[in-house]
Amino acid sequence: MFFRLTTSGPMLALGLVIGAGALVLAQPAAAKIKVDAALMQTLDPDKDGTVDLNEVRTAAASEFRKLDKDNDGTLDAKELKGVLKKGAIKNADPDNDGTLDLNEYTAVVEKDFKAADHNNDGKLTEADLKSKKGRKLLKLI
Ligand SMILES: [Ca+2]
Ligand SMILES: [Ca+2]
Ligand SMILES: [Ca+2]
Repeated sequence: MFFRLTTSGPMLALGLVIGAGALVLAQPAAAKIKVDAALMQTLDPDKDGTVDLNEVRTAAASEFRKLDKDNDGTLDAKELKGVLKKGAIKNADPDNDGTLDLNEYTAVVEKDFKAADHNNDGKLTEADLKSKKGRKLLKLI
């Protein structure tokens, strides 16, 4: 019994440390963006209760600047970590230079906007933003 405790104790502790580390790492990706009045206020400056493509483009451009940590005008895989997966970056990068410029980034945003616009009226409601496709878009803006 004593032997078992001395061997399994450290192993258990190590397991807990690894487990806790994984939890912390997993959190940003798993954390859901809260779609509430405050978010709508940010995304809907003309206050018509919906988010149109222009509003999304504006939000995407400011998010792009925020993500572009080294201010070189493009987003590389490191800067896009947690925003777009590797495969998604590749799909969004027609000139294949491994980075997304603002045009390439905006093209992804527009595609995701259209996907989230369930009734195709060119506007996203709070419900659209709360949907799975809406949340995908929110990661980019
Ligand atoms: Ca609006
Ligand atoms: Ca950059
Ligand atoms: Ca590119």
